[in-house]
Amino acid sequence: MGQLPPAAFSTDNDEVQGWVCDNGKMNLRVINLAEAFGSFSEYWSPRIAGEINDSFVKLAKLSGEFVWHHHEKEDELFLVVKGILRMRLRIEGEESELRIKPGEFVIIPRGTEHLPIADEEVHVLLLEPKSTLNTGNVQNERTKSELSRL
Ligand code: NI
Repeated sequence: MGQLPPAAFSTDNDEVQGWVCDNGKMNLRVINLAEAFGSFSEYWSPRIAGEINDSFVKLAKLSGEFVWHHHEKEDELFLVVKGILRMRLRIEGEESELRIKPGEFVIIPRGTEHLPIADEEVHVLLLEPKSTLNTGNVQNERTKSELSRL
């Protein structure tokens, strides 16, 4: 990676917050989670907030119950930013539940049946391969195949 001008790294100047470089070759900016979550309101509709290697960083607002599904090839990380995420799991026919609180994350391994539930509004950061569909092996009205970027 080439060197950026020193000014680009200044942290005491509001004017350099936001995009540092957006020239089509490099995409470097600071993401403020509170601002990012404030920029959309739709539930169960992940927004792409960044790319890391072959994965997307996504932000999603959850409310209510999703659908049981699994991902054949992708592990999924859920980092809770707000609220309490209940993650129901079905492993070898046995149901169990994890509760993930703000500041905590869980990785759901590929192949694992899971059902996210948000009794009250939950904000999550997801980290998962770009190929990951929100409803995994299930295709229904909850499926979002085209995600917008923040
Ligand atoms: Ni999933």
